[in-house]
Amino acid sequence: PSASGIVKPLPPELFVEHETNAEMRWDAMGDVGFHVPNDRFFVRNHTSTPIVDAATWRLRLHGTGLSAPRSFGYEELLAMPSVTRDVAIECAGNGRSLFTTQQHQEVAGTPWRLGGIGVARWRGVPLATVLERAGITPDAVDVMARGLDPAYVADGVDHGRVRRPIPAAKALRDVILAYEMNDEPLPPDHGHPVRLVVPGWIGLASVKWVGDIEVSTSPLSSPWNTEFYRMFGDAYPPQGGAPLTTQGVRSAFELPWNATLVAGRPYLLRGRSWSGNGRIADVEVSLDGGATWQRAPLRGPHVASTWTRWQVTWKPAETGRHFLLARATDETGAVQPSHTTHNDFGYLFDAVVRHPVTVVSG
Ligand code: MTE
Ligand code: MO
Repeated sequence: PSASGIVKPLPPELFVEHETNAEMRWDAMGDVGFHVPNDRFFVRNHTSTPIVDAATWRLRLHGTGLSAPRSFGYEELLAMPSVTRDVAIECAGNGRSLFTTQQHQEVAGTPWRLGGIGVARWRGVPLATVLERAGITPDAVDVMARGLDPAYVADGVDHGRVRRPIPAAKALRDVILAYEMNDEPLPPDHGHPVRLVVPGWIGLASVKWVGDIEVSTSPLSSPWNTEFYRMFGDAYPPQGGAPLTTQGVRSAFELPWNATLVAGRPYLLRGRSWSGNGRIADVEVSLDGGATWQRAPLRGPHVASTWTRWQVTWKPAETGRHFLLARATDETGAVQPSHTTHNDFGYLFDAVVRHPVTVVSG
């Protein structure tokens, strides 16, 4: 593994490394189709990628919410009826650095630009299937998966292994215990042998390298739903807002930050928009810093819990610095705002991004 504890190579033209994490570069997305290939997918690790041997690995299910606690091996999971689904995984902190660069606010945490997201085709067993085989009881309220990666220690505090409860209703609805990513066995960095894939929810819910799952008839908690991954700050109660669940609406251009364009030349500007709450309904683009807007035609697959690609053409006339803006609306009617309310950890930045470009004479 590299110094970051990530196993796969991270070429600097494709990734920006942030300590234990690596985000993909949007300016390198031009040749990436709907699915992000495994070697291009962002990695968000609290500590480092563990190497887990699928042959000896077992998934242990335990807790008061099960009438038949039991464990499963890798081959047993592979033999169960599977589902395959395209789902985006996105970090709750994606876009965090924009609180600072665009809103001039201080936030703590990994300074992601917009590359803490990717869409892949996941195959695995519905979490509901294994929960039912372990006899999940009707009064179960929370389901908490725990990773096999090293314990997370920050500022001298040992928080234990990454774990975070999700409501039983969500766990039974559409969560996948995934063992394949884009038709290959899960790579080590993305959770080999098995991870959760929780559609629409913050990436943290999609626990990697799952070793055990606790199912409880009373609410469960961990530092990841008490101290982290809820809103703290002036606009929120002292104990924080509710634990974060779904992602908001966001958009990005597949262009370098501060791209240089030549006046008088036609450009095809491409981008993608996504939402944790359903399909993208509409994308508008402004090429003049927000003064006028045009609808961007959508292209390719258009499904919930993924992203939708769009494109506009532009022949810049005037030289100088310009801002390109994209504003998406999802099927619930949620529109990207012009400003995101500040929170101390910089979660869920969903404001319209002002993407700077410089136009030079030809
Ligand atoms: N699972 C474990 N066990 N440990 C982790 O550090 N990081 C979470 C989640 N699952 C994490 C984890 C976070 S915060 C995100 S955003 C996603 O994994 C990132 O998934 P990826 O690395 O496959 O892109
Ligand atoms: Mo995350």
